[in-house]
Amino acid sequence: MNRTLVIDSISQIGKEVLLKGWVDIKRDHGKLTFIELRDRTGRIQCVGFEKMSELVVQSPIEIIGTVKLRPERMVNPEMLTGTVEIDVKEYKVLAVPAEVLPFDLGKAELDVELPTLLDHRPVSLRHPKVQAIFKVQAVIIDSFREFLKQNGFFEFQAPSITGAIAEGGAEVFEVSYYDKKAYLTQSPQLYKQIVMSAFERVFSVNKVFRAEPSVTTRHLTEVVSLDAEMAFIKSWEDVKDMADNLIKYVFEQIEKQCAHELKMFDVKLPQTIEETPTLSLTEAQEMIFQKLGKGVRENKDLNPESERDICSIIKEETGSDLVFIYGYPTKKKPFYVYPNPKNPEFNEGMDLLCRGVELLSGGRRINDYKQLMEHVKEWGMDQEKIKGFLEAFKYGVPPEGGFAFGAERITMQVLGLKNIREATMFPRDMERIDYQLP
Ligand code: AMO
Repeated sequence: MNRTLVIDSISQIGKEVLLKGWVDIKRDHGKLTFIELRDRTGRIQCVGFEKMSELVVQSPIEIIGTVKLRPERMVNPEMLTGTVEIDVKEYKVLAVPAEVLPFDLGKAELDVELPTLLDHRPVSLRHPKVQAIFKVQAVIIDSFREFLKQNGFFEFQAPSITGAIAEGGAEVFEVSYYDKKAYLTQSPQLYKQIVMSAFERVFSVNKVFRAEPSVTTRHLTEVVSLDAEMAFIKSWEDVKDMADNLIKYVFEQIEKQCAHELKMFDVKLPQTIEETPTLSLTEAQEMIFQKLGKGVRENKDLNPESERDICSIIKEETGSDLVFIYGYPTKKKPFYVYPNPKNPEFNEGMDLLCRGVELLSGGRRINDYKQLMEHVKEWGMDQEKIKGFLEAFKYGVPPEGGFAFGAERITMQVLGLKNIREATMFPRDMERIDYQLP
């Protein structure tokens, strides 16, 4: 007999099926034993005889039984398979758990603190609500790829070990590389620009590494960076529009493919409007001052509080959960960002905020070799270390730009998670590599 997946049982009413999965929940009712069996497609209720009460929760088992329609009043609308149940004829235990679970996986909500949940990742990953997070994340990454391929972008693999610090700053992990010093890549920035200079439109899905100096609810040290770069732009707004259409496509796909997961989290997707509101940094600061009386106009960037403030102002005024902020002080951003020709103190870099958190950075880049070299010198970049990058620009690069989304940030904001660690299977931070560091 071939295996039937849990989700496919719904269409097998009256038939005998072979199911394989884990015993997620067990309830003894005298002569009857109820179990919920979980496989990769979901959970299903199975009704068996008294002997089944010997089953240990989380054991992987095989069941042969008949699919039956549940009586109307027993239908469970919370379950995808809530209209049916399996009348168990026989079962076989495939492995017996060696230890008692560190926490109960049987409830709809996992009732454990985040550190415990992360310390026991192999266990918490079995919980349907935890699995839902990563199903949504997989759709985010897939649809990022799909959208860009549909728009003529070419996927490349960026290196994770580098000799250069692309984004500047001290937030890098040094690795001893034979008898030399190297770094884990902070961003594929320089590589995506090199590849763009040959392939025109490129993207990559890469791990990037940031030695974040503090522990926050939205920073990780290892991040899935969704990067794209495009040549022959008319202005930075072409880049913005591409990013805007991309994130809207991602939301559409989540809506199509993850209705059940969104329901589990009781959340609605971020609201978007046809033209995503776009403000310069100065305009955003002025708005915060005018609406909330907060003196943020002299700041060189939006701090987390200002990010939340501008998002709630925009939400109230336009209904949009997304807002682009552009035009940051040139000196405060990496050397490759394009200064506004009319006012070179500010650049054509941008961020996309969603519900108070930054999802993306990007913008137009300097494509002229001479101007790039001026910035390289002014920013004190080590030319020897970015030789390859500079070479690309020596031989002619058209106006260009790009962006990067953090996959975990999107997941977190879509599902309303309070801590980005929940949106990462194996989060790394100052205090954790799989387990809390001693
Ligand atoms: P930036 O440094 O802003 O830009 O990173 C891009 C996006 O990556 C995510 N992100 C993070 N997520 C979690 N933890 C972190 N420590 C973290 N750091 C970044 C955010 C952020 O918006 N080279 C530019 C991109 C570009 O211009 O193309 C860059 O790396 O969602």
